[in-house]
Amino acid sequence: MAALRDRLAAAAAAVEAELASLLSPAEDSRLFAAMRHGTLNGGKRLRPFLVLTTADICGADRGNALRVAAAVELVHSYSLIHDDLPAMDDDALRRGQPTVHCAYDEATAILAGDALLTLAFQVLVEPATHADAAVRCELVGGLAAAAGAAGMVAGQMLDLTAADTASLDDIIRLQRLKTGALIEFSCLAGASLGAADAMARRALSLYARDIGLAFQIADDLLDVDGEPEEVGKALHKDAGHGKATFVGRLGRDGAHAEALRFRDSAIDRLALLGEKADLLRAVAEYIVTRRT
Ligand code: GRG
Repeated sequence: MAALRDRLAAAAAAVEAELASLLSPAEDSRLFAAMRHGTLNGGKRLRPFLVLTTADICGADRGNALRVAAAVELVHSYSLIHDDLPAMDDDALRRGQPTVHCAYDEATAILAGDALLTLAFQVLVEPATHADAAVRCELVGGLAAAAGAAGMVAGQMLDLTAADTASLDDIIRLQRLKTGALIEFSCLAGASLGAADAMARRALSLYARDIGLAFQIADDLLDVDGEPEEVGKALHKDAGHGKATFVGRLGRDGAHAEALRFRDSAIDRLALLGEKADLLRAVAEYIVTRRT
């Protein structure tokens, strides 16, 4: 696990540098300052790590992978900025700092999120992301599908309207979209960059679906059992807002057992990839033990 932490920290530093460069316009503005506030503010950078690791496994170029990793994190940052808005979760703290609408204002936060989302696609279409335009198209289509009305946004909509009486199947469906779709794209992006075969893509896709659910269950557990200083945001919000969660449906122990079940299943999915997928196995373990 110590080795994984070092690798996570190294990947986070590399992605942070890439993001800082993408978010440094020739002329600075309030909009760019808000975009930086919502992006260059820590975070685990788990999705970028998945892009970089699957790209390594599939033999892709590191520079290309870094750009895709940054694009995914731009979309993730936009989603957090919009999720924190008064119209959604109305949160004042994110990653231990004031949320963008608190540090700036609501309209600026909406525009900063819009601009980060748009920038992600600009990054993907530029030739520096991959020499082959067909690969860039595949990445653009994949990210659009994962982030949009059949992916993360759909999941967020379901989350806003779900009752706390939602069934376990409903919660799984919601979370596969809200959290899982971007995690799955992150794992498959490395396969696209490295032109992996269908079997490897299938293994990575199934692994991603399992860790996506384990990740969300861990997030639900942190909401009830986490330390606010470690998590960096307000906790105990799910129950108070009648949210449909794994903990609400299964209880703490049941949810923890389900997270371990998804962890084990995720690790099993990697059999085909052999030892070169060891870091992904460590990620599955990390996801269910994380405190942030
Ligand atoms: C507003 C379109 C739109 C979507 C929002 C992702 C999301 C959908 C909302 C985030 C709310 C939330 C707490 C979801 C639970 C899982 C999750 C995505 C947590 C935040 O991701 P981490 O833990 O955050 O990777 P860091 O700060 O480490 O990047």
